[in-house]
Amino acid sequence: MHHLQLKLAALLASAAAVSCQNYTQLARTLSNTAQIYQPGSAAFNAAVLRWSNFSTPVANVVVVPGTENDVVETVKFANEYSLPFLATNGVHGSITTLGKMTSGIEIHMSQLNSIAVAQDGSTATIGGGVMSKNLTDALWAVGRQTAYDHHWASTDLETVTGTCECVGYMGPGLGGGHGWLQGRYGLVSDQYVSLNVVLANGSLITVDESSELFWAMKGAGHNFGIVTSIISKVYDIQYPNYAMETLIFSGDQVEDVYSLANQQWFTNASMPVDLINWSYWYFDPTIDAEKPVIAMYLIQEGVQTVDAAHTNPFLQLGPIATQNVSGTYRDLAAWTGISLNDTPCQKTGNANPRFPIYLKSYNATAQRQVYDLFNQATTNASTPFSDALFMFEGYSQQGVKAIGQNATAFAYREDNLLAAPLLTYAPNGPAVDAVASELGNKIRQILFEGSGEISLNTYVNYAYGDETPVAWYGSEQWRQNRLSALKEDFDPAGQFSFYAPIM
Ligand SMILES: Cc1cc2nc3c(=O)[nH]c(=O)nc-3n(C[C@H](O)[C@H](O)[C@H](O)COP(=O)(O)OP(=O)(O)OC[C@H]3O[C@@H](n4cnc5c(N)ncnc54)[C@H](O)[C@@H]3O)c2cc1C
Ligand SMILES: *[C@@H]1O[C@H](CO)[C@@H](O)[C@H](O)[C@H]1NC(C)=O
Ligand SMILES: *[C@@H]1O[C@H](CO)[C@@H](O)[C@H](O)[C@H]1NC(C)=O
Ligand SMILES: *[C@@H]1O[C@H](CO)[C@@H](O)[C@H](O)[C@H]1NC(C)=O
Ligand SMILES: *[C@@H]1O[C@H](CO)[C@@H](O)[C@H](O)[C@H]1NC(C)=O
Ligand SMILES: *[C@@H]1O[C@H](CO)[C@@H](O)[C@H](O)[C@H]1NC(C)=O
Ligand SMILES: *[C@@H]1O[C@H](CO)[C@@H](O)[C@H](O)[C@H]1NC(C)=O
Ligand SMILES: *[C@@H]1O[C@H](CO)[C@@H](O)[C@H](O)[C@H]1NC(C)=O
Ligand SMILES: *[C@@H]1O[C@H](CO)[C@@H](O)[C@H](O)[C@H]1NC(C)=O
Ligand SMILES: *[C@@H]1O[C@H](CO)[C@@H](O)[C@H](O)[C@H]1NC(C)=O
Ligand SMILES: *[C@H]1O[C@H](CO)[C@@H](O)[C@H](O)[C@H]1NC(C)=O
Repeated sequence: MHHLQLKLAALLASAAAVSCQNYTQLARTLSNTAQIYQPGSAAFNAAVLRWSNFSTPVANVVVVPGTENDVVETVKFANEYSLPFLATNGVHGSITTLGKMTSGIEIHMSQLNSIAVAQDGSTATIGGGVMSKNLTDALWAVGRQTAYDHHWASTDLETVTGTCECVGYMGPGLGGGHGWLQGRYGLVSDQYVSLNVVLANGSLITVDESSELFWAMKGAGHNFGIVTSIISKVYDIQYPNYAMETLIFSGDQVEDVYSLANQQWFTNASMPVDLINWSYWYFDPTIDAEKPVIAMYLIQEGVQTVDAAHTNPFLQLGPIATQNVSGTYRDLAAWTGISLNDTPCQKTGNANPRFPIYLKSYNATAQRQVYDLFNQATTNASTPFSDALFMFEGYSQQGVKAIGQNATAFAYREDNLLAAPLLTYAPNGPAVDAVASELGNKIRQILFEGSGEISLNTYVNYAYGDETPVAWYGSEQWRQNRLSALKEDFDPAGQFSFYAPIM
């Protein structure tokens, strides 16, 4: 009887239109710094603009909470009217499942941007709307800022964040979170001490190692709640200085380059802890008018120039061009083209799908096969994909592997490389979307077949959207069971199922 009444109430509520008066009523429950943006306003338009203009979520109203409790009130309001809702922050999420949100409330986290370092300098409390660069900058200024009136923090601090300056701090971590410092400390989410989370029913709870949800928040967190703030471990800066050597190779050398990379880092030994090694493929007719180049970034911490032991074997392959830079940790984003000023931080109106796969090592044969496809796709006359970028990210892994394989919902600690073509294109109807999807999946399938793995491992935060929960969260049955059981307990109606849903 009671159940039936509840159901009936929900049905009636969803049938009733939500009026301006109702939002006025919501506004009364919010703090005085909260904002509500209605469609048609410039603020609304700015808030809903996204990095990838493909399969985007649609909102009828944007709420910008001023306090953690404002998130609670907004979720309760949404529930009262049976409205879908979605937290947004850095707006770099691009998985196609986001497009399943076709109406409702966008909860824009940008005002929850406080950062407070604990007295002992070992943790920081970080708002759920903080951006990566803001956190790094704040921690790097702690020593200088507080030296006058505190004696506890005489040194600057650091922690693991995503690498791109304009991406949210929480978004990456909830899916695991890769960053420059993961070789030292582990993933972004491995630093979590506790999280304040607003659940689907509007309850605000603190999740820490005593909660069953803690495991799930570290890899599958987007499925369970809105994080209003978090306590993370932070560290005294160990190696402020970095150097990078860029080696540009011709596409003719794809087998040589990746065979050598395997020999150096994945056959005999693992990546040295102080080395990060990325490569990008892209078509730049000013360097090679015919085909995409291979740009290898060799990044080393704590040095003025990258050790010759690392660079010499690659120099002997005869790169087309090389360049050396030195500076600090905070220069890395600009060196690798992901700082605030670079294209990945602009909203260009392009669709930006990626097709990620984790790998243990390179397969030179498969690298050649995908290079040839990528070459055709970027250089064909009238191709929409001439600006595509193929990324191979090889972070050091010691900190990631030091943590138990089963310890968190992030399932892929054993993999060493994250490969993903980013098929940037101007949206032009479903036909080109289909070509992108087919091409991206074809490339990924080749890498998968060359890997000898039996199931597809993908990074949920780069995922295209047509993968399965098995690919996002791990093929072991116990992982799927554990996540499904938690989802059933904490989000039975699937209100947090717009981003790589568990079910
Ligand atoms: C250029 C670029 C660089 C990237 N670099 C990295 C990198 O270095 N390391 C890495 O691991 N990943 C990286 N990513 C992937 C990144 O992890 C995802 O794109 C992530 O979803 C972005 O989070 P956001 O806040 O910017 O995006 P949004 O689209 O705002 O959010 C993404 C998802 O996270 C949820 N979310 C955001 N904030 C909260 C919160 N406080 N509580 C609960 N849910 C929340 C949203 O609801 C949404 O489902 C990169 C992506 C791009 C496009
Ligand atoms: C929503 O607003 C309308 C008036 O526009 C009002 O009649 C209705 O009662 C409000 N709903 C709730 C649940 O307060
Ligand atoms: C975050 O960083 C950006 C860019 O550096 C800056 O404009 C903004 O004021 C910062 N926000 C906060 C809250 O510090
Ligand atoms: C790795 O092993 C191969 C073959 O065993 C050898 O030729 C190569 O020199 C080794 N590389 C390093 C860096 O030790
Ligand atoms: C970069 O430094 C290496 C030594 O580490 C040197 O061999 C190479 O010539 C330098 N390249 C440039 C462009 O300066
Ligand atoms: C997004 O793409 C559509 C076409 O699918 C286009 O009409 C729209 O202008 C684009 N949005 C932006 C912000 O460029
Ligand atoms: C590029 O062009 C070639 C030949 O013109 C064609 O075979 C191929 O399918 C095209 N590839 C892509 C990805 O468009
Ligand atoms: C992870 O858990 C599974 C299932 O319980 C178990 O078989 C496996 O040995 C565990 N692995 C590690 C490294 O603990
Ligand atoms: C590399 O990929 C090719 C093509 O898929 C495959 O035939 C080969 O077995 C792979 N090599 C290894 C060592 O896995
Ligand atoms: C909200 O959901 C949580 C998790 O299922 C539950 O423990 C809690 O009692 C619920 N709160 C309310 C007010 O229903
Ligand atoms: C280092 O490892 C990466 C993995 O991302 C690989 O692409 C590259 O070939 C290696 N490069 C150098 C210069 O060591």
